[in-house]
Amino acid sequence: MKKIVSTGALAVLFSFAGVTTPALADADDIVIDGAWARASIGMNRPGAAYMTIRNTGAEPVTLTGLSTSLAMMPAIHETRTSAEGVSSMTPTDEITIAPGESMALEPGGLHAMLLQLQEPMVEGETLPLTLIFEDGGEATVDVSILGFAARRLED
Ligand SMILES: [Cu+2]
Repeated sequence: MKKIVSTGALAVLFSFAGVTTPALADADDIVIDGAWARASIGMNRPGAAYMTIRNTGAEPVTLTGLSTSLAMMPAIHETRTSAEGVSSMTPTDEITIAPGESMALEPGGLHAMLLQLQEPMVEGETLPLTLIFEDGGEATVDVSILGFAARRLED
């Protein structure tokens, strides 16, 4: 199990005071499973992180951004492969996850691109990645850094 840290404390504070804050409560409904990344070779090439994001709440949630101390420009990307077998990546501004649904970030599809690495991604270490949602809620996950050739998180 990966540790999930969210801004839930703030929402709890507000609900304790009797004020409903549906906006910020959304991130509490997010469960992130199996976050992993490949070790980087130095810092010249960008890294990528993968995970499953689950919306356990009753409202849709929209992921709009990423933040990490490890990379200057983290971004949501999608890899598409054409009928001719040519792969290309395009930035994706937002991902909306319906209630009860999950979204997989995986090699060959959506991924968290870590552009402009500030330090190498070292196998066996973890990197903190914060997911930022449209309503201002955030969820931070520790991403396990696997070997250079990893294709998926080991069970
Ligand atoms: Cu990418």
